[in-house]
Amino acid sequence: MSESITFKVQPGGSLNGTVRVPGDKSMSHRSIMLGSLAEGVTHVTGFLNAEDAISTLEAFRAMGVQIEGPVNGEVTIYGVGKHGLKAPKEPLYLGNSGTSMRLLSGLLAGQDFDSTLTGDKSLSGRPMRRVTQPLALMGAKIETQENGTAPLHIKGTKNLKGIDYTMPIASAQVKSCLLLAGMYASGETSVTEPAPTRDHTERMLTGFGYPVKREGSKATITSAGKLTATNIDVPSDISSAAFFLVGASIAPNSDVTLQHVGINPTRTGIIDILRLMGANIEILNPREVGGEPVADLRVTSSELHGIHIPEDLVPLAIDEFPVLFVAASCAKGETVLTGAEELRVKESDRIQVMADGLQILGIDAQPTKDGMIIQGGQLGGGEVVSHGDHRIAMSFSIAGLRANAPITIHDCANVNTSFPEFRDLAKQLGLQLTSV
Ligand code: SPQ
Repeated sequence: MSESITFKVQPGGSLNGTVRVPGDKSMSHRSIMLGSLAEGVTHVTGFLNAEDAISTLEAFRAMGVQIEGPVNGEVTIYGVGKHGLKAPKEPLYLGNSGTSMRLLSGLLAGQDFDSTLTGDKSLSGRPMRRVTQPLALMGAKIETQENGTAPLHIKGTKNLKGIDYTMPIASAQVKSCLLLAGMYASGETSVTEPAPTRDHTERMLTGFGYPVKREGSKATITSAGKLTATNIDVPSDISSAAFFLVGASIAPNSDVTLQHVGINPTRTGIIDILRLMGANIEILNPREVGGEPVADLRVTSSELHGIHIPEDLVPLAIDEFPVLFVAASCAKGETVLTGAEELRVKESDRIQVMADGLQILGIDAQPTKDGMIIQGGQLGGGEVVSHGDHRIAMSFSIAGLRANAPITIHDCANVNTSFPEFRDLAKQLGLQLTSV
């Protein structure tokens, strides 16, 4: 994490214009992982040049993969093949990135070398047993701290065996971790999810020519396959677009078009939830790019109303709840979220941290064990803390559009983990944001 950064937002205003937000974080991670394991040279465009994706990129460089870029979103990966990674000389430092750590733990469990994964304070506090326990059932040897957190010490083994695993939580990271381990295991590795989660790993494996069987909620992989280099066009990240989908919905006289956004159905919960609240969002020019659906999204101001968020939409919008809580604060009536306890183990406890901040801004926001109850009202000004969580920092910035006094947001440096251009694009669209 770089130096401390504070955002200050002047109240009011509207958002107008057309922008392209940066590349999808989940797909950027996976493009490096699979491109590195492929045979041949993979070209990636639209790659997210932000700290989390760079953590993954640097980890593969440290394991002997030659990677050029990113330059203007372009990355060239000289794949070393499924068995071509080399032992890293030092622990792999993965910064703030849960995706890097959880996916790599599966991939590295089946290598013929040992490795250690470390991260920053936030990542070192996040639960890793969700991956180390099923990996242990496969025969992996991973040591965690006593409470199941990083650093992870992985003793590589050639003796992983496939398992048929039903995940207790809906997690794309756990699913992806086990599928990557399954590429090195004997027999079949199957993962069943309790609810649909983002399926970029499955889609991208298919794009690289690696067989993955998908039957309903179950994905199955074996070690019988190879990855063949390909070209990947990473669309814009709907999780970054979400800030402007909410911003333009809540700010009067707004009209924003977000270009080339990934609208994979496992990621579009934000659009469905906002529409249920009364938002005006048009999906324009839908198309398919490299096996992923993409569209331009046009959003204009609307009068939002509170809803009880359907629980089946929760995993499909899991990273968008901080900004959805801002939308709920500006909506007429009550919004209730349940079934979202996972929010408590993200980069911060996103239920508690958002409830605390919204209360400081004068909103009746009551945290519950697995969600929040918010009464729409008038946002005021004040000083809030993001607790180093990028999505919290950006969400409170968007709240400024409907506040009646300035909002100061502390601890915003980690916006660079997923969306370094946020300040510039938000200002370009009309948010009165300064940073010190
Ligand atoms: O990578 P990290 O830190 O876990 O990032 C987050 C985020 O908000 O950017 C979660 F805090 O996104 C996860 C997401 O919540 C990215 C992800 C993926 O790429 O597979 C899956 C989701 O996590 P999970 O735990 O539900 O599998």
